[in-house]
Amino acid sequence: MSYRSLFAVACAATLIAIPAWADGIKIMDPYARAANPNAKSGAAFMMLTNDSGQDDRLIAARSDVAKRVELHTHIETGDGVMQMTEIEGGIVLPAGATHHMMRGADHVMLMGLTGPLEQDAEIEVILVFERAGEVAVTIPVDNERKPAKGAHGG
Ligand SMILES: [Cu+2]
Repeated sequence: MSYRSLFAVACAATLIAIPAWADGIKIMDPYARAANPNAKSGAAFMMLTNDSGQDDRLIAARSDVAKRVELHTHIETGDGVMQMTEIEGGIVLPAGATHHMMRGADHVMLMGLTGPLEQDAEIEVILVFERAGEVAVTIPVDNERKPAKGAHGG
């Protein structure tokens, strides 16, 4: 086998391998909300399941509805006060794992909303994964949604 045909085989194998993990990320029960109609920021929550068979990581997100989109989590500052902070290095999603992004925990922060998040409207958010690449998610706005049981709210 010549060098050229070996190269062709390697390329073909790579192409076949892509779909196996490209759509292996499942997103369930997404919703977005803002604290009030005049809020400058909002947040999106969802459940991520990695069915790709390979470890992945959510590294970024973006959306046209906000000037800046960050991956946030809440940390306790020590005196019982919860503070939001950007997640360094993104959200690790091991193969087979489910990660629940919820109120009082990890969330997609929408900073500098370009307009109010109207109840029942749908927004589009692009999630950027290290392996799976960009995954577009249509997220319904649900300002009336109560925090999940056990969540700290806010
Ligand atoms: Cu936040």
